[in-house]
Amino acid sequence: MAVRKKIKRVVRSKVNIAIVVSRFNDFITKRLLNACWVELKAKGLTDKQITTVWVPGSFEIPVTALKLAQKKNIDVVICLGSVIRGETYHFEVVANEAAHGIMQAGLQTGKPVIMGILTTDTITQAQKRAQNKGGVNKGRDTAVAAMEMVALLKHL
Ligand code: INI
Repeated sequence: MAVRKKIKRVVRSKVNIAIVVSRFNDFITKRLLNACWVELKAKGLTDKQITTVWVPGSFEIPVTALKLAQKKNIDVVICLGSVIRGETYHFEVVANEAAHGIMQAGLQTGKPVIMGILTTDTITQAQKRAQNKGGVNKGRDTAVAAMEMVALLKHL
């Protein structure tokens, strides 16, 4: 069966999605969240199927994603953040550890944990990847990836 048909079947069977989103750089992450939410709704999910959890920064995303992915009633976790390079090594630490932790959360639970943390050199680069009104938005892409991965892992 084509993945697209499987996705429709999965939606009908009530997929539950958790979104973990960082407050740090929320002028970017709010846009990622909005596009993600709009795409999930367009795919037929109801508000009740989507749980949104805010955390202080991207560094706090992995432990939260792990805890959510461990819940029986959660099928997939989407992680949204924006790490923007500053003058110090802090950028690398936060970006690398967040990505590593997200991968660990997926591997430890066997559930899809989707990586939607922008890691950019500048604010402008982040804004270009988090556009409103139908422009490029990586938050939307995470919703597409989440639904595809739920369908895929359920049928493997
Ligand atoms: N958190 C981010 O999500 N993005 C950043 O760009 C960032 N910078 O640059 O510092 C950032 N730092 C906070 C970090 O994620 C933690 O919340 C903090 O270190 C407390 O653990």
